[in-house]
Amino acid sequence: MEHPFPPVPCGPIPSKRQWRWHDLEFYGFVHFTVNTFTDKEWGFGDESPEVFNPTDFDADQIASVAVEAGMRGLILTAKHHDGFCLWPSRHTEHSVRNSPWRNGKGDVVRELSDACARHGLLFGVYLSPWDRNHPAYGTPAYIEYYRNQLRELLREYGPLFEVWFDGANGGDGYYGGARETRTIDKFTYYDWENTWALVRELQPDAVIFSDAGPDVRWCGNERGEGGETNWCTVDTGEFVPGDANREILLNGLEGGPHWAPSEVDVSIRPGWFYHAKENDEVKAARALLDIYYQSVGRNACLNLNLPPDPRGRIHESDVEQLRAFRRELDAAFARDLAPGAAVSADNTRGNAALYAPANVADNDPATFWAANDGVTHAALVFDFGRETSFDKVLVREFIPLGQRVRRWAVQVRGNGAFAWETVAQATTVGRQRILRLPRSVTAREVRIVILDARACPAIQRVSLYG
Ligand code: FUL
Repeated sequence: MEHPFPPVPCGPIPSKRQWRWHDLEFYGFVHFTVNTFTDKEWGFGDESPEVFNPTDFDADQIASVAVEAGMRGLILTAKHHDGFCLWPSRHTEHSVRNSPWRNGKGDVVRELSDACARHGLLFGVYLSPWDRNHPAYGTPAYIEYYRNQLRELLREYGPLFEVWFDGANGGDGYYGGARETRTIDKFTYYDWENTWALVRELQPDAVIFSDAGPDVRWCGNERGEGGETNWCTVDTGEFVPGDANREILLNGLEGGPHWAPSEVDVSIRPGWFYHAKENDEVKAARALLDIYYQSVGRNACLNLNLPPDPRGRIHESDVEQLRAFRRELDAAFARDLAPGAAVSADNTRGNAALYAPANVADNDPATFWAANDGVTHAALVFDFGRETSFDKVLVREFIPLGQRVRRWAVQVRGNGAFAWETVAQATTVGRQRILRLPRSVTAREVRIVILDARACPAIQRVSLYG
C-alpha cells in the first residue's frame, strides 16, 4: 500500500497558536518597575511614581541582548504587583506619566515593543492581577479597571505573542491608603473566562499563559526545571491561577483532556528584579546551559528573565554570561550527524514513502516517520557506515498528531559488533526532547527504540550531535 491513511490523532492536539509557540523555544522576561529603584522584589503599592527614573533607558540594548542570546521574543512586566504602570494608562495616575523619566512623556511598553519589532523579536506583556496600589482591589470595580488596562495593552501595543497571567494573589498592600490585608477568592474573583475572552477577541494569535493555561501552563517551579516526564496535556479545568497541583504542572498528565504545554520561567539572577547586590550571582553560562537542556530539552519553552538595572539596561555581568552561553550552545549544536546516516526502521506505516524513516533526518517539519496502528514498540536505526562520535540526541514527535511516546532508549553498536548497548533511557518526548549522554559515544550504528507509546509513534525528527 503506497498511501495508507495517516495515524489518527492521539488525544488533544495543539492549536495553531500553540504550534507556533512551541517553535519559539526560547524567549525572555523583562522585570522592570519601581522595584528596580527601591531594591525590592514585591513593591507594597505605596511607591511614588517619582522613584521610577531610569537614567539611560535603552530598549534597543535590551532587545539586542535578547537577540544575541538567541531569544525569539520578550515579555515585559507592564504592571507588577505594586500596581505601577510602565505605560501611560488612561485609567490611573499611578504610571510613568507621573514619573520624572522623559518628563512624564515616556512609555516603556511602547519603546520596548517598538524595539522588539525593529530587532525581529515578538512581544508580550505581563499584567499582574494582584494590584497592591489600587483602592478597589478586592471589589468588582477593580475587575473593571483590570480589564480596561488589559484592553489598552491588547489594542495599542500588539501584535502580542503571549499574555502572561500571574498566580500571586491577594495579601497586604497599600490599596489607596487603606494599608490592610485583602484576600480574594481565586476561583471566582477574576472571572478568568471573561477576562481571557478579551485576549481572544483583541489578540487572537497570542497564547495565554497561567497556572491553568489555557494555552501554556506554568512548569510549577522557578528553578528553571521542566519535568523529565513532561506531557503537554493536563486537565486545565482543575486549576486556576494561583491554585494548581505542582506535580501535575511539572509532569503534565498523560491522557489529560487539554493541550497546555509548559513554560519554564526562571531569572538569570536570584531575584526577578535587578539588585546591585546580586551582580556577583548572575547565573554562569554553564548554569544557563543546564537550564536550557532542562527546559527546551524537556518539551517546554524557556522564558529567561533579564532584569534591566536602574539605568534601564541589561547589566554587563548578565550580558557576558549570555554571550558565553550562546557560544557554547551554538558549538554544541553546530553539526547534525543524522542526515549523513542511512536510516531504516523495523516498522514503517504501510511501507509507504510518505512515512519513511528517512523523514526524521530531512529537516522538514511537515514530514515524519510513523509505524502501523497498534505498533507501540519500534526502532529507528541510523547507520553512519563508519565509527562516529556523538554525545547529544534530539528527538521530536509530530505533535499535530498528539503526544504519544511514553518511554524510549538510545542504543549503539560498534563496527562488526553483534549486541546493542543502551547508552540512555528516557520517558516522554513531545515537541522536543534533548538527551545529553554522560560521555561521548563512538559507534557505527545508533538505534532510537520506542519502548512504549500511547499509540503508534509518529517521529518528526531525530538529530545526533558530536
Ligand atoms: C511570580 C511573582 O510573584 C514574581 O514577582 C515574578 O513576577 C514571577 C514571574 O511570578 O508569581
